Amino acid sequence: MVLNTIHQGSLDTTRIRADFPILSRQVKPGVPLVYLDNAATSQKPFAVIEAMDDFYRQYNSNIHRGIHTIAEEATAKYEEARGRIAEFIGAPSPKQIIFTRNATESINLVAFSWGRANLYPGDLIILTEMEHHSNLVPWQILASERDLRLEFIPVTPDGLLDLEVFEELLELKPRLVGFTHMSNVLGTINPAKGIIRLAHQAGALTVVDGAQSVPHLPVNVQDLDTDFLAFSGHKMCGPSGIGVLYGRKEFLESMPPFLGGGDMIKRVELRSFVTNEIPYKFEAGTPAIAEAIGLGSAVKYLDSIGMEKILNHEHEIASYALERLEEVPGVSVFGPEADRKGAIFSFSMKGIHPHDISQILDGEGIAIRAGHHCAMPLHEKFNLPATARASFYLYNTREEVDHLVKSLYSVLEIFGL
Ligand code: C6P
Repeated sequence: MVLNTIHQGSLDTTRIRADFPILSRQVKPGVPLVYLDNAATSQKPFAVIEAMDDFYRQYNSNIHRGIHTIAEEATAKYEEARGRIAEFIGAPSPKQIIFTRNATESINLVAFSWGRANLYPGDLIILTEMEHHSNLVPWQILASERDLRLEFIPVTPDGLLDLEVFEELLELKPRLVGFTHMSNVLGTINPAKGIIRLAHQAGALTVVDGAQSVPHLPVNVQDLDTDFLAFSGHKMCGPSGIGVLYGRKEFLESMPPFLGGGDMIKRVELRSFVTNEIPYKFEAGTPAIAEAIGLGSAVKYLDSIGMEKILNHEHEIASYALERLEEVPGVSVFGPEADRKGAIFSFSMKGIHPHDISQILDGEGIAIRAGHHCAMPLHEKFNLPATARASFYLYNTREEVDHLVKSLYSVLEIFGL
């Protein structure tokens, strides 16, 4: 199998693969890495690795504090990254881009700050049954503290949100609607714009979990008209340890701080403080500077390829993968048809535990994830303790789909099925 010489539809995957050093490694001698665990985290191109390396070699310093040359360079690069990320998601201003550690922290920030300041006993939050734990647990914590009600948009057997039930739930006048733009288990791309419009008409605020959508499709917060959007750098070619919360300006300005400390204040006295302006109000302490710069570089890289092209490429891969996976005896793929989803495939094989599938595929150099993918309620809904999951990105090829399918036949053989 020659993975590095394939031209793939609208994307030149040969060129793209050459940008990612890890993709040319062998897992063991003669066994190239086939990385299909992109929903967990993506690989990093040279551009990102080099931007972070350059920070540490050339201008490592703290930001917003020193007035020496390299501190000013570091501050400028950190803020340049913020500006690029704002443009990438169509935010009206870089001030609306808050750097956090990850999507999880971004959602917790909204729950902790906006939620505690604005929600009262009996208030209703609507979530969905397909949420990652990161968009469930923060609201559960808040609900138990504040005596709030939680309701859930059900998932249909074919892996879509039941929007009729959503419209019924809206009659209960929720204060907040939180949902994932793309499911990390089913791959379902939810109709975010419509959900947000309906939520707003009912008087609710919206929190979109963009952890799986922002890396894979064009997302524009003004077009979506969402109040908040959360995502992680590490799933979009950037480093781990950096995430983003986008928020509507008037909400961010009126929300109380999340964490207290340096940089989030204008003035401090022994018994009181005055908060800084946004975004700094929400960035207490020395932030992940190299990581923010790395994420800025990742966004530049993705932009240079084009999110529309990435989406098309993944759609091609998703259609092909779905067709090929369904031909393997005993394989059940969960989620909607290819044109309603991204390139994420959770599946089971009759009589074989997902961990065994993953282990056997690993022997073939194929990295997938097995487990509940931090979405236990969704797995329970489908009566599954766990699934195997293959997830693709801009550098994956049809040949890798073929390799996956061939290896699944080997799994059947090993189990004598
Ligand atoms: N899902 C997966 O393998 P963090 O961990 O904060 O970067 O991202 C959390 C998160 C939130 N929402 C969705 C839809 C996600 O998929 C994830 C991360 C990974 O599916 C790791 S559990």
